Amino acid sequence: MQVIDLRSDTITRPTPSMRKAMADADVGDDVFGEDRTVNRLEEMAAERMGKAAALFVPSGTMANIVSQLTHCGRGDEMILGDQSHIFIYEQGGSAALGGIHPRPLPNHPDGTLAIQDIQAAIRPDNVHFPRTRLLVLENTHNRCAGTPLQVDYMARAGTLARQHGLKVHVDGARIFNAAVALNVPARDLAADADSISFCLSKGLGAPVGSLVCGTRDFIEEARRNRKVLGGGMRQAGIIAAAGIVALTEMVTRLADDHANARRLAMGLSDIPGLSVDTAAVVTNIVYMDITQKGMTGQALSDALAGEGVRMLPTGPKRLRAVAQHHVAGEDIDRALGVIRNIMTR
Ligand code: TLP
Repeated sequence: MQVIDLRSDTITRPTPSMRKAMADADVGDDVFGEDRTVNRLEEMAAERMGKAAALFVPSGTMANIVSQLTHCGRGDEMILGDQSHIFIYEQGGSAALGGIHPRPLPNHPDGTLAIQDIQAAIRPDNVHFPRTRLLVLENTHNRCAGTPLQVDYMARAGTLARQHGLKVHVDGARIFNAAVALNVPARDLAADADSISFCLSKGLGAPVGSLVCGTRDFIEEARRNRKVLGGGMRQAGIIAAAGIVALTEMVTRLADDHANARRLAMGLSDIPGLSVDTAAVVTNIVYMDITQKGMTGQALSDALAGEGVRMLPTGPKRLRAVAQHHVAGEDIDRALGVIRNIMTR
C-alpha cells in the first residue's frame, strides 16, 4: 500500500536533480569560508530576501536561535506570538541558551499580533523592566492555519518596531509559501525584517538546511553564534547544492501544494464529525477539529495510519495535514475517502 504522508512538508525527499547536484557539488571547508557552493547558496538567499548577506545553518530551529542570540543579550526581552513555533516548539532555547525573556502576546487566528498589543508590550525605560529588543513574527504561521502575513501588516509592525528601536526577526520557515500564495516577491515580505530565516527542507524539498538573512554586520555576528552552537559545517556544499536546486526549481510548484491543501480542506468540510475553516486554507497547511464525540486526534490518526494515510495530531481533538510534493491530487481524493469511511463507520 502506497502511504499518503500528510504529517508535514518536512518529510519531502530530495528530487533526482538535487541528488545529481549533491553528487557533483564543488566543496571546500565552509568554516574557512572556502565552500563555493555554500557561498553561492548564501548569495542567492540574500538576493531573494533583498538583504546584504546570508548564513547557511542546519535547521530552522538553529536559524531562529542564532538570530535571537544575535539580536538580544541576557535579560533582554523579545515580543512574540503565543502560538509561534519559537515559543511552543523550540524548547525555550532563547531562555535556556541566551537568557532572553519571552513576552508572548496572543496570536490572532490569521497569525498576526495586534499592533496595539505590540505597542502596549514595549517597555518604557525603567530600572524595574527588561529592555524590549526584538519583535518576532512568523510567516506563514504554522499553528494559525498556515496563514501568510501580508506585506502591509509587515510594514505596520516594522514601522512600530523602528519607532521604538526594536529589531524585527521573521521566522520565515515557509516564506516562499507566503510569497506564492500572496503573489508577491519574497523580498517584499522581508523588507521590514532586520533578519529573516527560511527553510529549504520543508516544501522546497531539500534534505537539510535553512538560511538566515540580514545585514553584513548581523550575519558576521550570527556566524559566530552558529559556531558556538556547533553549527559550523565543513564540506557543507554537498547539502547546499540541493538547496540551490530547491530555490531555483521548487518555489513556483508550491502553488500545487496550495491547491491540494484547498482540495483537502473542501473535502474534509463535507465529512460528518469534522470541522475545517476552509476560508483559512490558502497555503499548504490544513487543520481539522474533531466534533464527533468519543473520537480523539490520536485515535483518528492511528485509524488513518492503519489505512495508509498519515496526519499529525496537534491537540486532543485536532489534526494537521500538510500538502507536499510527493502528494498528488488523486492522493488527496484517496485520503478523503479513507477519512470519510473512518468517520462514518
Ligand atoms: N516545524 C515542524 C515541526 O517542528 C512542527 C513542522 O512539521 O511544521 N519555524 C517554523 C514555522 C516551523 O514550522 C518549523 C518546523 C521550524 C521553525 C523549525 O524547523 P526545523 O525543524 O528545521 O528545526
